[in-house]
Amino acid sequence: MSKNQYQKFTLGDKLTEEQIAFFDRNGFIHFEKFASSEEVKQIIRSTEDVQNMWISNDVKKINGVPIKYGHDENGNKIVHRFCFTSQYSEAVHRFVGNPQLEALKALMPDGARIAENEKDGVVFNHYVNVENSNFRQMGWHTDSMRDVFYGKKVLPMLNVGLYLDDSSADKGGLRIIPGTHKQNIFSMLFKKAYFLNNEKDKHEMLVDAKAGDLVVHDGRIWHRVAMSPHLGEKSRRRVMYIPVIVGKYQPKTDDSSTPLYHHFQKLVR
Ligand SMILES: O=C(O)CCC(=O)C(=O)O
Ligand SMILES: [Fe+2]
Repeated sequence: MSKNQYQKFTLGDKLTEEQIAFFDRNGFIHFEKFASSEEVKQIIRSTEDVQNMWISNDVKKINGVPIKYGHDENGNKIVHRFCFTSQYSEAVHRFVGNPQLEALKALMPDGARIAENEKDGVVFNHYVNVENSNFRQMGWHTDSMRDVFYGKKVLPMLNVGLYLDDSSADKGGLRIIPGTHKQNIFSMLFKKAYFLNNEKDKHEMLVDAKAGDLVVHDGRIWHRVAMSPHLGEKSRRRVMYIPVIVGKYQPKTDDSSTPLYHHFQKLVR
């Protein structure tokens, strides 16, 4: 697989053997043109409504998970990181219920489920590079590290990303190190300094996606989001993540405490 050139697929009712083998080997898989532009527009519009509601009600946390706020290029307050999004947005909830997503469970052990009200639920990230932005990049990490923070065994998990904007190197973009989902626990913990390290890695690969594409990654894979070389609108990057998990059902409620993991996430800027 040459650098930044990888095979892209189309998601049908069932994963093909080739798709399963690609995911198993690389720890990620990219499906083009999954959502229509109308669906993408509806989701964006709906998260803007949620954003306005959270801002006017001064909502700080959902189920113990902090909402990350910031400012856009016009100085308006925005939500950079939404959590449990599908509980507030009908359009997102509908998308998450799309039966076609069920096919992805072939990448997981039996009994896997979409976690709408566990962990951080459906996360929606909105990056924009402005001066003093605190959400224009994200340092190296694995998502499975959260399990370690929760004091749990690392169980298989998928993060299913839906792109709402085109995202290539001009947006900074998602960089992943293919194959690192097969590393041992020591590498998962210590290969890189969690969130503090934003350095390019010689094995990293850019996920070059268009709005509507679906990119699935294994929770154990190392990844980061690079900073856009542009400011303002040209740097805008919105992507939504749907977690697919296994293990004991552990729904969050208003009374849930803030996971230790989120104190770590403050390092993201
Ligand atoms: O924005 C992205 O594409 C990745 C975000 C991410 O890695 C995360 O929220 O854990
Ligand atoms: Fe991540």
